[in-house]
Amino acid sequence: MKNKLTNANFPMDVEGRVYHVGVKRGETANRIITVGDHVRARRIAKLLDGPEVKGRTVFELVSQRGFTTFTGTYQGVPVSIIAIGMGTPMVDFLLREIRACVEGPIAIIRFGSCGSLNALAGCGDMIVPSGAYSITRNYDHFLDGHDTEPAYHFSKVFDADPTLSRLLAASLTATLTANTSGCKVITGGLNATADSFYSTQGRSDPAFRDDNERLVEEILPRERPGTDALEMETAALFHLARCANPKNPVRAAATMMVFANRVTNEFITPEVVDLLEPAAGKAVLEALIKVELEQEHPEKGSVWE
Ligand code: R1P
Repeated sequence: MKNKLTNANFPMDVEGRVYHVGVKRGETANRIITVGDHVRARRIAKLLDGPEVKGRTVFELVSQRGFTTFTGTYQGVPVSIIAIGMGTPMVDFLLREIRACVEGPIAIIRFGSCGSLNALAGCGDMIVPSGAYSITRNYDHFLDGHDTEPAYHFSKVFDADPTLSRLLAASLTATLTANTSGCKVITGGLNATADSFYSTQGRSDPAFRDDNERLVEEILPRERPGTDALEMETAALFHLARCANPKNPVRAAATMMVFANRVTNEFITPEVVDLLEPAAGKAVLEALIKVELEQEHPEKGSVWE
């Protein structure tokens, strides 16, 4: 039997929980880090304040649809870390459902991994893009008689929040210089968000017709020069943040760890990931708590109280 909607404006169950992320009011903060991988989320959650700070414990919820939420405080400031899995539909679920559970402005940073299209952004470097666009597969191209249409569509660029991005780049530079050797922070370029790990990222797969042989090496640099990163979520985040009701703004920024360099075909090692993830996670938390959020409304009965 379907749960009755308790909120006329947004689908929630009888407890006031949103259907996919699974949280209710008071279980997520206005400041959010979103990642793909729940192991990464747990690593960052370990950096949150523990019992030594006012006896704090970190709230954790794994939803039936695979979203993992951690909420607590970092240096006394409420934050949530939410693992969403992969792809733009998950970003849509996340941002709309969290918006429905949080009063006031939201600051959100995606902390992901990516393939690098910039020979100078090597494995273990961090990219902070100034904007992101989507690359989507044009289904129609694959119908008989339509192959003169482009097989892939490039959206226009959606900007990152400049203040949050500046804080993020500064924090990453400071933290990574101190904790990891030789890791660079690359700023000012673009991020491409693909709707497939395979066809839309130019990977060849003889099992399917993809018509993507020239996509990454030739078409992408011509369509969107200055692209540093290729991943699967950020453009959806920047786009939806731009579409947020200005009375309740969403400030969004992103940083990606380079896991593969698509120019040099170099891959990151697990040892570097083990070193980089917690260090970069700390830097992301520090940027997130610094950004000013006008009219932040601490929820009564919140899990961090
Ligand atoms: C693909 O392997 C996944 O890794 C990247 C891509 O965007 C995609 O989600 O990001 P995450 O490491 O954050 O999941």
